[in-house]
This record gives sequence, C-alpha cells and structure tokens, in this order.
Amino acid sequence: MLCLLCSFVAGMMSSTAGTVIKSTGSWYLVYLDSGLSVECRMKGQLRIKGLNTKNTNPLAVGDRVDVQLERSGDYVISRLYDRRNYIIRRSTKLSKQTHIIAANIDRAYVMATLIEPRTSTGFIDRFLVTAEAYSIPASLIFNKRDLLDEELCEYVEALMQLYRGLGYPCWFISATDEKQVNELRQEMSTQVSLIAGHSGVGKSTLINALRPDLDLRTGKLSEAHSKGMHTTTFAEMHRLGDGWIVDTPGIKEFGIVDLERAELSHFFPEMRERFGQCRFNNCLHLNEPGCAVRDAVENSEIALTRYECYLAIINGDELEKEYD
Ligand SMILES: Nc1nc2c(ncn2[C@@H]2O[C@H](COP(=O)(O)OP(=O)(O)OP(=O)(O)O)[C@@H](O)[C@H]2O)c(=O)[nH]1
Ligand SMILES: [Mg+2]
Ligand SMILES: [Zn+2]
Repeated sequence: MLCLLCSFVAGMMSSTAGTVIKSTGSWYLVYLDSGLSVECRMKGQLRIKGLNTKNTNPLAVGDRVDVQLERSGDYVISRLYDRRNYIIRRSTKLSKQTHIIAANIDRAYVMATLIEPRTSTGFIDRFLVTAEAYSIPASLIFNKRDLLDEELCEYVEALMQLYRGLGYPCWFISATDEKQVNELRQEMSTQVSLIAGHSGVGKSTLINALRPDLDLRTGKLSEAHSKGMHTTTFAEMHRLGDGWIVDTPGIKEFGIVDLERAELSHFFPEMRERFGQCRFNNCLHLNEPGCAVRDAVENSEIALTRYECYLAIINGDELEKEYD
C-alpha cells in the first residue's frame, strides 16, 4: 500500500506545469511555474481540440502545458491544457494552412505604420475581426510618428478617431523614443500582451524600448521596397513587470479562419450594434432591401473602408461557405 502511494506521489512530481514562451516548431522553451525555463520537445502527438483546419503549429507561445523529465534527462511536453483563447490566421488569404500566433492572451495590439512600411486598413480590420471572433480585447499602435509630416499625422488622428469610436484604444508613438512608451509599459506590465503587424513596423524596437536589457534584434528595411526583412523569426514571450509581452514575426497577410458568412457582421462592432434593424433577419448587408448597415454606410455613420473590408472578406474565398 505504501509502495503504491510512493509511486503515485513520484508520478505526480515527475510532471510540472508551465507556459510555452518560445516555439520554433521543433523545440519549445517552457517557463515552469517554479520559475525555471527548460527546453523541451513535444511528446508524440498531443490532442488538439477545436481546430478543424490544417494547423501548422500544434503548440503556440502562451500555451499552458505539462512537462515531464524523461529518464534520458530530456524534458518533454506531455499535455496541452485547453486554451482560454488564441489568435489564428491563414498563412495567406487563400491558404488552407493555419497558424496560431499565440494563445491565452489578455490583449492583442496590432502595430501599424503609414509609411516604411505601409499598413492598409484592410490588414488592421482583418486582425480586429479575428480578435473579436475569439473575444480578445484589441488595441492599435500607430508607430513611426517621427517619420510623418503634419498631413499624415492628421490622417492617423482621423483613423484613431474611427477606431476609438468602435471601442479600440489607440496609441500613436515613436518606438525609438523611450519616453513615449512609459504609459504603454504601465498597461503592459500587468497583462499578457501580443504585438503583431507587418515586418518592419517596429514590434521588436518597441519591446526593446520597454525593456532595454532584452536587446532584441531589429532590422533595417529593404531599400528597394521599404519593407521589413523578417528579422524576428519565431514568436517569443518576454517578461515585463508582472506581465508578459509576445514579440511575433512580421505577417504579410492576415487571412481569416473558421468564420461563417452569416456571423461575420457580428465581429464588426458597428454592424453588430445594428443587429435586428435590417428588414430581413438573415440579411448579409450586401444588396438586400431595407438594410440598416448599408443605410448607415450611405449616411457615413459606418466608415466606407470598414464596409469595403467586410465586403472583401465576405466575397473572397476566405470564409467557410455554409452552402458549399
Ligand atoms: N524612424 C523610426 N524608425 C523606427 C521606429 N520604430 C522602429 N523603427 C525602425 O524600423 C526598423 C524595423 O524595426 P523592427 O523593430 O526590427 O521591426 P519588427 O516589426 O520587429 O520587424 P520583424 O521582426 O521583421 O517583423 C528598424 O530599423 C527600427 O529602427 C520609429 O518609431 N521611428
Ligand atoms: Mg521583430
Ligand atoms: Zn443588412
């Protein structure tokens, strides 16, 4: 009886919980709840729930896992806990392959620049739709303020007015200026934050400004195209006060995953707010008569760029079509 008890206790001790803080696809860095970081491999095939598309990474940064020490001295991940949430995208808009950027996050920040490189509102909106779909609060960070002339600054102010009106907090900073990031540091010190955006917008530069000791690699833009060179290659979480901040590799396109056409408008707050006001209760807000959403676009109560992005998503091949 005593022996049985001992082996039960030993079994319990051999596995310990932690958080994946870096994932390269072949090995993972796990921050154990004891405070130790260990390099791990994944044990065989872990069961991943709730994903019905082909996923390229079974484990993502932010995942809660159990880790076991094998007799060989290697650490292996033996269990993946259910995710509270995650941010997922298709590699390209039409690809069947999906990629989880990070899991279990408190707030997702999309970093955008008007120039060097240019971020379209379509990219921002697709990111926000995904954050809405997975109930992750989202904010916008407009970066490289120092590069913008007065006219472009005014344009950013107008964009911020639009997005703030939809409920998304906005920041307008130069990540190269440490003084400008103090308020962000305060906010990010108490939560798990994800920063995503095109390559070269300044994600790693911002994290360096928040935590200069990290000295993350940052990269120059290509001279020919003013685009980033994909300097950060793997997502990685860094400690910031009591919080964590996830640096991610630049993404070119943000393809939407696993949404149905009929539910898309629920993830646009300004359309969700008009739910039930269209003549037909299954209105897709395309050409149906008596559509409250189209009326709002015509009256400029809904921004045309937002509605055009809605149309692009619903008319594209990105969504799961119900009647296919
Ligand atoms: N002028 C100016 N340059 C900036 C600012 N923020 C970042 N940069 C520069 O932009 C370039 C790209 O910055 P990174 O931090 O490497 O960009 P990233 O978003 O991490 O890029 P990837 O890792 O490739 O996804 C670097 O040369 C930075 O110095 C800014 O606020 N103003
Ligand atoms: Mg980077
Ligand atoms: Zn409608």
